[in-house]
Amino acid sequence: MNERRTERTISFATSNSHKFREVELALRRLGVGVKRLRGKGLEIQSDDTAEVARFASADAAKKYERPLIVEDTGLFIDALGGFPGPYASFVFRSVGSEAILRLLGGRGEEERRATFWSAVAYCEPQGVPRVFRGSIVGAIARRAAGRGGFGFDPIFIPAGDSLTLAQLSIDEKSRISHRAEAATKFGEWYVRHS
Ligand code: ITT
Repeated sequence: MNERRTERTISFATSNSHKFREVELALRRLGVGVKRLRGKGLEIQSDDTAEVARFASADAAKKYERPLIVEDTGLFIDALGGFPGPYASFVFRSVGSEAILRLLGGRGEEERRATFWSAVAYCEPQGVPRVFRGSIVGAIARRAAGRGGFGFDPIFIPAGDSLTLAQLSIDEKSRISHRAEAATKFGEWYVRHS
């Protein structure tokens, strides 16, 4: 898709610079510029990333007194009953990717299936949040590979691919990722409604 001139902007509240860059690249393709707010909204505990993003966006929009987006991601591994799901951040910080590889042990391809789910929530101060979802299906690699990206990128191989997300450039990841899909859905709506 051709890049369009940036005509609109939106604030994105996130503590994560990788997320910011991916969303910035995805929205730039729709002509939407992104301004970073380094704090984020309050994160509730829920099995559903959309609920987490919904609540956080309403909280952040009140705090920053402006319309904004927040994004929440979960990694759901089929053979582990959806673990770590929305607790991916805590699991990554506490035991990291290696623990996931150990948990899966020598399981075969079918049993390594996993999905990243992303929810981008838009909210105006005093408004009702609107949520856009995206996903990417793939498999947990047998070993970590690649230096790009962040979090579980070195152990996630998108379906139909042979490289991990960490082996892709950020430009490539920002075209195919769960977050890119959710951000693009938001951007298409935003362009129509702002
Ligand atoms: P926010 O400030 O935006 O909330 P965060 O890093 O806390 O940033 P999340 O809770 O949404 O974000 O992300 C949970 C964790 O899941 C994150 O710390 C990574 O370890 C992992 N993760 C999220 N998105 C990922 C991606 O695109 N690739 C690999 N791992 C990802």
